[in-house]
Amino acid sequence: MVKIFINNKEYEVPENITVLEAAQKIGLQIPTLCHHPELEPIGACRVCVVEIEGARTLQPACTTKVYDGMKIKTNSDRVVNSIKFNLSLIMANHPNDCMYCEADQRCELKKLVHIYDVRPLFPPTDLSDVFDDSSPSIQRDLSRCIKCQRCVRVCSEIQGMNIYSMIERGYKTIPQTAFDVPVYETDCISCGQCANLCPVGAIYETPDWKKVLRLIERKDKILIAQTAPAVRVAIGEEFGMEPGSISTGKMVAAVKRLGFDYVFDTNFAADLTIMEEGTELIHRLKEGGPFPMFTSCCPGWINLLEKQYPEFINNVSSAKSPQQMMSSVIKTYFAKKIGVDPEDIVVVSIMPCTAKKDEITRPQQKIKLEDGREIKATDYVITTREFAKLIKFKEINFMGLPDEEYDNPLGTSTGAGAIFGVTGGVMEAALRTAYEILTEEKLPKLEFTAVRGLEGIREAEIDIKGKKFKVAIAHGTASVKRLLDDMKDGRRYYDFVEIMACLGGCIGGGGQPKSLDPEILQKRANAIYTIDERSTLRRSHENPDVQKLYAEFLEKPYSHIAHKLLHTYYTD
Ligand code: HC0
Ligand code: SF4
Repeated sequence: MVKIFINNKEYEVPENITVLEAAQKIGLQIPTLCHHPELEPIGACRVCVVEIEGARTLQPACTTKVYDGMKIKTNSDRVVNSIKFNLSLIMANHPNDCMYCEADQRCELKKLVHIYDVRPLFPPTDLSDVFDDSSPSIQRDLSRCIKCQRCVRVCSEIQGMNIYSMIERGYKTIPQTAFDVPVYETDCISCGQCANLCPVGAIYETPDWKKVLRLIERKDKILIAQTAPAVRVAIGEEFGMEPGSISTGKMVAAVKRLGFDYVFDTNFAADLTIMEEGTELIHRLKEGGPFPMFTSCCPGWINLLEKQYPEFINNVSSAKSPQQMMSSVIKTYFAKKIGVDPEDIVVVSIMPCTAKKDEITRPQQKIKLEDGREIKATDYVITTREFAKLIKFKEINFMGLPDEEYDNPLGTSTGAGAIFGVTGGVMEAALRTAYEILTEEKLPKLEFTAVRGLEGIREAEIDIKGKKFKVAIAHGTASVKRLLDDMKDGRRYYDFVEIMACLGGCIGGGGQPKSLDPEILQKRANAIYTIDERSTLRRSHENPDVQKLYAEFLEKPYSHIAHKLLHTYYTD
């Protein structure tokens, strides 16, 4: 520990941390823009400057380490004037277009400009004219870029994709793709992490919420929503709830208040996925492969597979993601049940993920109806953030909503379906079912703790009927690529591998509420496991409505009709 003085008060803090971290530890706010707890600090924005006794110039708190006896001032006139001046320089190259900007109340720049009462010194000039709407997942309006480089850093440090680099110089600097090509033409996997970390509205998820709003107001179709496993443990953050709060009931009520006719649970389809993917795994075991088998539900991973690791295409499960299984079942089984034409139904998915917006545009994800018509399964995807926007736009008092229930028959789910939302969850859900089918015995202990945790790559050996089953889990694309490269070069071998493109799995998806809380993933993960523990049913094969769906419509897992509706293929 070292002794430091901040604003004349003495504190003891751990050595080797930065001034910013020390201030946070004692509950003192230092403004930041380029800083993000998940990224290496670079001290680019100069908004976190502090005065340090003995130093000639002001120092950025995010890159300056504490030392014993250090005397720091965060509130002197010199510091405040410098922060204001630096903000006014940023504003000199930032448009005043808040009315159109998707960052909305989440704009970190707007917040600071308000707090420090910064007036523009002169009207903004020479704004970048890069506007890129090539991707179904993210859009880029670089006239709003403040050069914090968070997008560049998250894409390389955490996702290992290196899609952007800073080009040009001085105030003209922008994060751009190689050869200025539209982002959708690069190897971008649509994970949306660049949008998630953008402090302003320069990169944001493609705003489908506006289309959904118009649809709600037109009321000429049957509107059905499905909500992904990870949305319920994060949406509350948008309304001031503690991270890790579980708001399933309020979330369902909000969807109904928005005007949807039915709300179904993607967790139901996660159980259905286990039936199909688990059966596929058992088939592969009987037929000798191909192994390893990879999970297929993360669309960011599928983009990475097709763009950079096509040699593994035959190893990936053919099971569609729960999102797509749910929409396929809605437009066939459920449409028949309520006696309507599938084309009179609009399915909106509420997802933590921007890559899901891309997944629904894949031609092989269309469903073929009995009369030969080919239709889209999911019509629109909105992220957790967009969902919150809709709730706020319609002035629904989220916190005051009662808990409401999902509709039937696609609203029942098990704890196994719930844990899909966290890294390791799909693997654990699959093991719970595969173990019991293969051994014809009840699992002695349901929790596979060996596959849990937030380490980038985790591995475990599971004993099923005397056969040792080697499994691995990777999340965060940089870790995923390390694992795949090792497997490609024969340095690692596994039987079954779960891949999630985002850190933490879907709980850390690119469309989740933005946060600077470094413990947020752990809190959301804990909430997901709590949902599982509280569930009366915790194995996918025990879901009575999934059993009924097979009995009434799909026959059995891996049947001809299940194949037609619930499986897909990949191309390089
Ligand atoms: Fe996920 Fe999913 S768990 S990818 O993270 O498998 O987006 O939450 O909806 O489809 O169920 C996201 C989350 C889902 C799907 C499910 C899977
Ligand atoms: Fe990189 Fe993901 Fe952004 Fe694409 S969406 S540029 S892969 S961070």
